Amino acid sequence: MTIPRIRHRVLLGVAGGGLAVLLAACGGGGNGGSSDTSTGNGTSNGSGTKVTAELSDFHIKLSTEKFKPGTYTFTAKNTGSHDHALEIEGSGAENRSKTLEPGQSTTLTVTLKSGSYEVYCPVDGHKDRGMKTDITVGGSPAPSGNTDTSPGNGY
Ligand SMILES: [Cu+2]
Repeated sequence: MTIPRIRHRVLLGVAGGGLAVLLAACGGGGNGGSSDTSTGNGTSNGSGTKVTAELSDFHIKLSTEKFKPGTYTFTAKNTGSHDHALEIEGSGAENRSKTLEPGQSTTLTVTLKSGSYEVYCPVDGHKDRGMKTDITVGGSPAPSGNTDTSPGNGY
């Protein structure tokens, strides 16, 4: 009666990963982007698509890496033990949050256009220590072959 628990763990892990991929795919495909302009859906203060940015020592983790042109509200959380801030720079625009002490969070509303942006921490030297990530907005199809136009998907 020795049930190999490790196997169950592995299976769960795989299932979880597959689910995450499915959810991500659904989120990307189902977001038409044009359906919420006419309906007043309660967000009246100009807030856009919500994105979470975790600022740790020394890494930036975004809740999404897919961006379309539009307005985004980044919620920056400092989960590290140093002061951090969030800066989003590109397409001639520069947006910087206030500097956050450990445990603090803030929001930063940014309008993104098609193009490349650099997301980084402007606090001394943190960018060079790894607090930097590039995002691409648009437009152009992803090179990964991730098709959201496949017609055979019954969902
Ligand atoms: Cu930092």
